[in-house]
Amino acid sequence: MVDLSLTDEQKDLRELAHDFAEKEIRPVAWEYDRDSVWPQAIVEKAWDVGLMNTHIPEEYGGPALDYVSGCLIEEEMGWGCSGIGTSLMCNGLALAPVALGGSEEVKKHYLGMLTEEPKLASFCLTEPDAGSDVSGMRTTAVRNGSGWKINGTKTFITNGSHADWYTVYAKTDKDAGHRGISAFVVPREAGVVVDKKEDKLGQRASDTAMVSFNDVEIPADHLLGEENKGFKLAMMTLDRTRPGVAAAATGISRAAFEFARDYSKERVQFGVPIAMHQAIQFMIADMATKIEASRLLTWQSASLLDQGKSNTLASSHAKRFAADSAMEVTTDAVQVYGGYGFIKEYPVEKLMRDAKIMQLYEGTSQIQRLVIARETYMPRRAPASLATAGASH
Ligand code: COS
Repeated sequence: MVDLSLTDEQKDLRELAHDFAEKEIRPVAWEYDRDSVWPQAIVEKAWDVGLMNTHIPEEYGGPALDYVSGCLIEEEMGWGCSGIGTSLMCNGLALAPVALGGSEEVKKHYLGMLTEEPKLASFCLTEPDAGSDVSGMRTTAVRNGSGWKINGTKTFITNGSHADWYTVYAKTDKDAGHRGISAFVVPREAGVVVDKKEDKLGQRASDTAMVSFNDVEIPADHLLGEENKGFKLAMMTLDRTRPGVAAAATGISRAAFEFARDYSKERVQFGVPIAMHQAIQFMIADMATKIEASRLLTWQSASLLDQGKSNTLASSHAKRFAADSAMEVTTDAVQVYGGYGFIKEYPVEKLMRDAKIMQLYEGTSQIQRLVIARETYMPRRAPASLATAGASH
């Protein structure tokens, strides 16, 4: 039997998240997007009501929520404003490698920091010349006395300007390709430099920065997992966070669909509301189907994680479909609005701009297809450690 019903706790959580999105995020979303405002007060409120760091285990002060619950929150945040939502959810991406590979001391310190105060962490994988091709990274970590010395530049780092600590991937063996990458946790005060904040097409309320590590020294125990096993840690992290991105994309689609549906009932052309025209009805119907299918794939990919099963294929299906659908649904929402859809005074052009990043970050839609094709031809076995860890971005 397939039972897709939510528990009472999950329903309450979804209601809490929706309420927060409606009352705290929506009223400022379009203004923050226009002016590219960092939503510090919203971060603090979200932390206060328990919408952040949802997958941190209880022993480090977190609520240890399941992944389906995490996706319920992410969809509502995406519905409210995916830029602000990304700012709130990004800790999950940074903390997953720590939860998976950190020593007890490191977990207590760095995960504890996030649960004690509304602090932020960033995930530093991408570099100017290494995006989809993770193994092409140039950042290095070399042993330095009793610790490590890190050098390199990371780009497109969500919350990079505001983070208190960073999960950083670096080459520890330059000649070993993906088998020469290690992961580290780096506190900001070790000397992380924020080079620039990006001016973006969408999600303009989120912070995206370029950060550099110039002879940054960290203790030996800040290595996460085993030396030269960082690539796998990154992949295992993305397996855990892509369902959340898919959920956020579903939230964007839902927002665009609701605006388009309501507008189509008000806008009169040829003597009737445009909702009476089949051309519009079919667009609305396609949007609705894409949202339902996005959510189902998202829940499946999260539910597999909750069951301790491999979700690599399912999370790529979900992320790719929900992201591509968000682009299609928001583009169609602009179409339903006609010329007004192109005007900033109306709500849907923002959603179309926001949707674009869903096809890019945490693995492009093409990388998801690559994973799907590989998993289709040569399914991999589930990795050994499937501890609950991390949400998204
Ligand atoms: N979980 C655990 N291990 C995994 C894994 C997963 N989901 N996916 C791959 N691996 C392992 C493989 O088993 C292989 O292990 P061995 O070293 O024992 O052989 C190793 O990792 C390399 O795998 P693969 O050969 O598939 O690696 P590729 O270099 O071909 O890269 C892609 C695979 C392209 C899928 C990967 O680099 C990727 O996801 N790129 C996108 C990165 C991304 O999302 N960037 C966004 C930044 S975060 S905003």
